[in-house]
Amino acid sequence: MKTDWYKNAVVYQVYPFSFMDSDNDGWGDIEGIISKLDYIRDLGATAIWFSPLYQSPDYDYGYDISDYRAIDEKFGTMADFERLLEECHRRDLKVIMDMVINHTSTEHPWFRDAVSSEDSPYRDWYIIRKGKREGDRLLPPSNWESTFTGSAWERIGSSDEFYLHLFCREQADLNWDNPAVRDEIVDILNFWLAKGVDGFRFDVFNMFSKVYPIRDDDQKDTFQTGAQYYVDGPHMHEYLRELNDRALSLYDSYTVGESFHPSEEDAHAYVKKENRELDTIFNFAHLDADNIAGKKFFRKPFDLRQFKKGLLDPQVSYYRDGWNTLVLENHDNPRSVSRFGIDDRKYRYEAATMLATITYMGFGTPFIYMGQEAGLTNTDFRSMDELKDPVSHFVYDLMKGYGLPAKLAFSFIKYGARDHARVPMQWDDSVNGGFNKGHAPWQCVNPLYREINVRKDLESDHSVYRYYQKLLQIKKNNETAVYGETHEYDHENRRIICYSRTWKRKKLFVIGNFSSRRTKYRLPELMDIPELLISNYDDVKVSGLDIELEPYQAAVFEKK
Ligand code: TEU
Repeated sequence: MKTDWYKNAVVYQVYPFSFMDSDNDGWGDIEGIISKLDYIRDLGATAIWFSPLYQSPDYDYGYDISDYRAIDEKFGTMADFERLLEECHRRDLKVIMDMVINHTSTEHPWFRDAVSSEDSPYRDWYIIRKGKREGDRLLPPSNWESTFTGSAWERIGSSDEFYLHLFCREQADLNWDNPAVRDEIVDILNFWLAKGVDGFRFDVFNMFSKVYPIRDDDQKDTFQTGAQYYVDGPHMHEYLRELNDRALSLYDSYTVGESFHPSEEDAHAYVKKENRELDTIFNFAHLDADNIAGKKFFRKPFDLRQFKKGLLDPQVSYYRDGWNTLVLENHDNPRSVSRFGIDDRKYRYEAATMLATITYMGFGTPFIYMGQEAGLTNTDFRSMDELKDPVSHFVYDLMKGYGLPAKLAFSFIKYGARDHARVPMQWDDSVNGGFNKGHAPWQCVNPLYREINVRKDLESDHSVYRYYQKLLQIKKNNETAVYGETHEYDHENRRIICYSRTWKRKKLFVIGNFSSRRTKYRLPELMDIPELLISNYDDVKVSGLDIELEPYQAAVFEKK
């Protein structure tokens, strides 16, 4: 029987490489995670999403899986995982597994077999096509681009065939149109569900279904060349329903899909309850409000209206027949207090708590990325050597290839790098920020750990973590915060975000000053005699409907 437990859940994301290294080998591990479960529960989280823990050669740090039923030995053993699951459940924390099933590692036995001979039974598990001959040149089967730069096709040895990879060349796309592939995926999902996990996060799920026959993208006007043939493909809805019928709905599970630039219409269909596809998806449109055309390395001045639209539109459109998620950070994005035009030294506490308030008081299930709850900031990387994410290097090389000076290219990379989220957690001011006992971590630490760390935050009068605790209590227990309908005010305002949530006779007003300037604002008419539920400043200056907000001040009022 499916319940709707996810509706008042709060999900905390752990990126296992960088959370806690218990055996001091430089890699985070399961034992380390177990030692911090109380910290996660005490924050107010009710579920944990684990970025991939499976066996992987780590070309894309776990997002290239070589065995879907094995735990990677650097993290621990299957027995360790089972203990983790038990320890989570003992604390009433649900467990959400990452499922990277658009592609497998090229070291997966299926792929190895597939490319070993043309008669391999696994040949049709992947997308393998002959290249195009042009004179004595052999071109890829189509002009499709990989999300991670370059052609999406890689030649198989010296043959005239290529396989498709929409991400790294070590991540080969599966052929979802082959029923044997779907049978296997169903089996994998049931394997983990039977073990007791409570749900999944599907990696780039809306790329599962491709348009055949493979052809060139002549328009080239889509987000990336070829995208119109592999985003929201023709069988997407059918395949999701199949996974639901044959696996997800057999348990009290929850699934969130990570969408890649979906159309509005498809996005809505994925989460429509009656469609029986996914419970929720992630929408990231608001996180593009400080970059050019969704390209995260290219900075533009922060546009609050774009942010508001991205954050609030899905809340309105999924309200009647679906559910939503609320995201500020994850392992693919820089730290939220270090972007959106925020001075993360001067206003770290104020901005971190304002961002949390205006994001998580919306309609949807909150997702919190590890470290966000302590207001961790970006890292001042000194050179490309300090960046481990292959994408940072691909894009850097591409920029240099276009003739950009190295220094300028590096500054672009530093702006959008996923590495900011992947440096070790900053637990305290001991060596390596308390991530381990001194062994060089796989990814350099943020030197700021001496000043900015969890312990210091907890000891401070201005603790981001303690503010999160209070905010999440409201989010989980106040019915209006969970079920209320979102209505935005004053969309055009470039400094203030203001919206209400309405449920039965009650109303919440959420207001935030998204600027470093003191700002006067006239509250919506309806809001007479409200009660203040929470603010990140001790004092809230309201008189009648007039409010004066301090830099990055946020407040939530309730009208009964
Ligand atoms: O990410 C999908 C994705 O396309 C982006 O978030 C991507 O990371 C970004 O555009 C690059 O700058 C998912 C995972 O979250 C990511 O970590 C994986 O690398 C990717 O899929 C491939 O599995």
